[in-house]
Amino acid sequence: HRAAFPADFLWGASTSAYQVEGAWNEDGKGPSVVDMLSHPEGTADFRVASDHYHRFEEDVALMAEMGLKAYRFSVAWSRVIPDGDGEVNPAGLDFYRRLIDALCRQGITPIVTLYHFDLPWALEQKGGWLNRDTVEAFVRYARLLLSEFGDKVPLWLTINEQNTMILHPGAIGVPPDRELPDKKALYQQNHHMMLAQAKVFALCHDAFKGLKIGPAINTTSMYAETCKPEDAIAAHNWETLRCWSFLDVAVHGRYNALAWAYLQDRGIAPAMLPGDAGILQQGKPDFVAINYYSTATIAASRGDGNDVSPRAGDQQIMLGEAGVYRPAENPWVGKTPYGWVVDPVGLRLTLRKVCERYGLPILITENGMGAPDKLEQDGTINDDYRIAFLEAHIRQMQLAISDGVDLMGYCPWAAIDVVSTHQGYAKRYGFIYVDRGEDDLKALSRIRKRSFWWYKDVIAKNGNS
Ligand code: BGP
Repeated sequence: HRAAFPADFLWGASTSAYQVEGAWNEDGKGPSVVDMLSHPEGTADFRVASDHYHRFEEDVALMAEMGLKAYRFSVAWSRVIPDGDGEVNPAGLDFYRRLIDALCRQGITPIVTLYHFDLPWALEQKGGWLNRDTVEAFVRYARLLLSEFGDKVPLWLTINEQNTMILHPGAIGVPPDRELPDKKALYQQNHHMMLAQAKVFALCHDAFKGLKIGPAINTTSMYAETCKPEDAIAAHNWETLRCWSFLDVAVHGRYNALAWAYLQDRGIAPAMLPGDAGILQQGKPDFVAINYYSTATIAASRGDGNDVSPRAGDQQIMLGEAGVYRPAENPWVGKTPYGWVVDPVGLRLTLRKVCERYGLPILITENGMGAPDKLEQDGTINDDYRIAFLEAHIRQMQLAISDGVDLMGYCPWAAIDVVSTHQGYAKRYGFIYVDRGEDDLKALSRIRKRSFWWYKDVIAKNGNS
């Protein structure tokens, strides 16, 4: 049978600071690593984005009209502490206070991500996450936000897609004068983020009673290409390395044994200081947030040196690990115009696995379809493909709830069009269209897409079709 969605289900939507706000250097904001990226000629960059910084009141009014129960957004660390670990910028705090107050006035629950890819540039200059001092800078920053906004924000997320930053650093981008860190350095960064996260979980529970906090990992299931046992091992390996190795540290406070053996075998395990194991044990999350877009299909390495291949339609992300696994095609799933696998059933499967593995409530903090939406002559945007995508995922969520999954809410990507990590505004996700005009850099007016009306209806019926 199909269970009904719980009465308090959080129908929401997501954005991140650097992809929506703009105003990259206004009112005392310091630069972040993302501000330093270069962009393809003619595409919008993160410095203007959707200009939400200046138009948040209009945006919140549209969210209220859609009936959103929750809005998941991130705070730009360098807006509130411009150099990451020094002076606090009151104007930065004031922006988020006004945003949070506007949401609360409309009865929309704010869900705040502390850090979504945009490390303050000043910290990056000092070594970024490779520098252990960044751990304490993050804890201080988290304490500031929890104490400023804890009375109005009940749900918090630590770090968005730490696994993407570690496994696919090129997916976020590397400033022109930098090189991608090697794997050993990446896993050391990862370890420091894990320590920072555990400390913030502990801080939140010790000093801010009643608030709930969790990790936000990009989580998905892996299918074996065939029923050949070696393919099953390869799929299991990649699922462990990509998902469970991150969530296990976050939830259980210790490294996954298989992942640790893999890191040691390759000489890329992080250096642990005495006491680190204890720090990881210190804090536990209240829920697990997952970003879910698609599944992948995996075959055993053929040992021919060709395991790594660019993902179809997205040259930025490399899939495959030499000697460990290779990506394969799945004839049973569809693809978005950007080549991302469309697999709603995979969401149900992933929710079941996360539920069984961790026994915690789950919040979906991202899911969505990037497509080149068309603004018609009559001013409409008919994104039926997005409606079909989201509808199919919602039905699978409902089945997962029937399966026994404790699902808290659904915050699709994105509340409003935002800058895509690499395709500017060519690739859009929002319920609300941001008109950047023909030269991609003007107008910025907001237009409700067909999916806006559809989602409003879904929420009004609490997801029951
Ligand atoms: C997730 C990120 C988001 C967002 C989304 C869509 O990994 O957390 O920030 O960018 O992916 O990705 P893209 O813009 O590359 O299509």
